[in-house]
Amino acid sequence: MIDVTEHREMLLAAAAGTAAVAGSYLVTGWTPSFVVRPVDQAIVNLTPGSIVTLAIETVGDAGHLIHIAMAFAAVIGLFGAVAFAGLRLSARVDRSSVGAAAAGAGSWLLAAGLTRSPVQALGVALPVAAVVVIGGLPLTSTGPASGDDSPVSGVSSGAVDAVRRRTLGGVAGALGLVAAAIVGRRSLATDDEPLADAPRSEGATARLREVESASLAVASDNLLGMVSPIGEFYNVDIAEFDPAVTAAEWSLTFTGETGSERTVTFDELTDRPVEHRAVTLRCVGEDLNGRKLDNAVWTGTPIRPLLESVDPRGECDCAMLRGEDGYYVQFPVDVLADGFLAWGMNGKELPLGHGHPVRVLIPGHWGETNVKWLSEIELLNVEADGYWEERGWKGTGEVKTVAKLWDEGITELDDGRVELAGHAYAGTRGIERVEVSTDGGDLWTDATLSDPLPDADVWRQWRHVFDPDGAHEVVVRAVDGEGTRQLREPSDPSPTGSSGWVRRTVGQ
Ligand SMILES: Nc1nc2c(c(=O)[nH]1)N[C@H]1C(S)=C(S)[C@@H](COP(=O)(O)O)O[C@H]1N2
Ligand SMILES: [Mo]
Repeated sequence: MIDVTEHREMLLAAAAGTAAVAGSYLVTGWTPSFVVRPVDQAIVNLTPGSIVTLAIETVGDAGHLIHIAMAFAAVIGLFGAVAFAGLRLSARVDRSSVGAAAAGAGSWLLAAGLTRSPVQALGVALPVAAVVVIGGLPLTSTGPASGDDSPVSGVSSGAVDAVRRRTLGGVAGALGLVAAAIVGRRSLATDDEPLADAPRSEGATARLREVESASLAVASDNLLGMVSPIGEFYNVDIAEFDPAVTAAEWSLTFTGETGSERTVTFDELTDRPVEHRAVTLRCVGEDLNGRKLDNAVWTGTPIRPLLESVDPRGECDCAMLRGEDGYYVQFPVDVLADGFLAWGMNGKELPLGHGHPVRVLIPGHWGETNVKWLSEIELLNVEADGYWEERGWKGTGEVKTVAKLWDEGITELDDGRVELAGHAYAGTRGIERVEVSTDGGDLWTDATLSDPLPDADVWRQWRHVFDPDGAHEVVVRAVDGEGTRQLREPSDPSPTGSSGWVRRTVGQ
């Protein structure tokens, strides 16, 4: 067993840092007021782009785990250091309440400064103060030294026991708080709360049915249809914490090179002409056969009339869009003009993770142009890089054409034949044809396609059934609405999106 009396101050400081995070979590949950969030945000903003891109290419989504773990470690260290100073002070003045008060006040100031939530910052400060009080009781007041075997010089063995008990008490208290925070938060969890219907979503249900009914009948229950359920729609965020913006707080401001600046509130926006559009999103960072491709029916209003009303005058004919999470992306005004401001997803209000209350949808362009929690559109004079472009990506242009073949799209049928099915997407060019080869690319057959929809920027499903004979190298490729075949040449996602034909071995 380790001797707790030896490294007691370090141990207590680590316990206090952990208790600070647990207390904050207990009070705020996974929200922007959680004390780890601003630190995570700082890590996101300060990490050099080359490292971010390298992480995406090598560890993929685990990159998120790495930066959130770094943020937790940094916050535990930070409040641990404050507690350490408090313990030292207690020892010096021989009164544990003095150090505890100082550590509590220091933690509160720090937490309130980081989160700008002074009341919730008490959730950080009180546990730090408590650990410093419990663990920081003076060593020397319990009696005279009794012998050389004492691990803490100048302290009697009875006092050593007391010190050990207090130290362990402080650590146990901190761990208890961690458990309480996890259990308490789980019982409070609002994740399962159903989403409310989006304002003016009456027509969305009919649209949703129309798009869903275009789905092909396939053998696999697990293959997505034409509409991705909200809970399965992919998610890409620069930050670990979704901004919490209510509809009442939200507004969108047009700034910069305009004839007249303008701010639009949620009520004004949702009073405008309403449309329900099927729009597919695909992330530039996904692998060729990756899963960051989904489709939903969105409720919103076209951006063009709003944009025209502010009279854009910038010399680059370009705009920077910004979200409440600090995200920003820049692209041409004429691309923006075809965009759509959405407040509904599959008939429901936008979920927190997909940009609540309002996001933009840009037809045919990579996912990164579809700014969530949209708060500002700045008309520029000179082009500037967006968040991902600063990190080496070129993901603001039109999507590349792709045909997917996921695991659940490969099904052996009862009669021994094999069904291949998937989704193909080419942005606003549309999908004209999907071609399938089961012999590594010599012979090609046209797949059956889902019915075309009137929507300008939506994927199609494809299906092909064949008689297997041993192992087959299946290859899939799409032809877009302009008659252009998907690029054969394979490329990595960075910087302009992955390309190539999806190949998979099927059968044995
Ligand atoms: N504000 C904000 N908007 C954002 C992002 C972000 O991190 N912050 N990620 C972008 C990227 S890279 C993609 S692919 C899409 C993903 O949208 P989704 O999470 O709703 O699928 O949102 C884009 N809009
Ligand atoms: Mo993306």
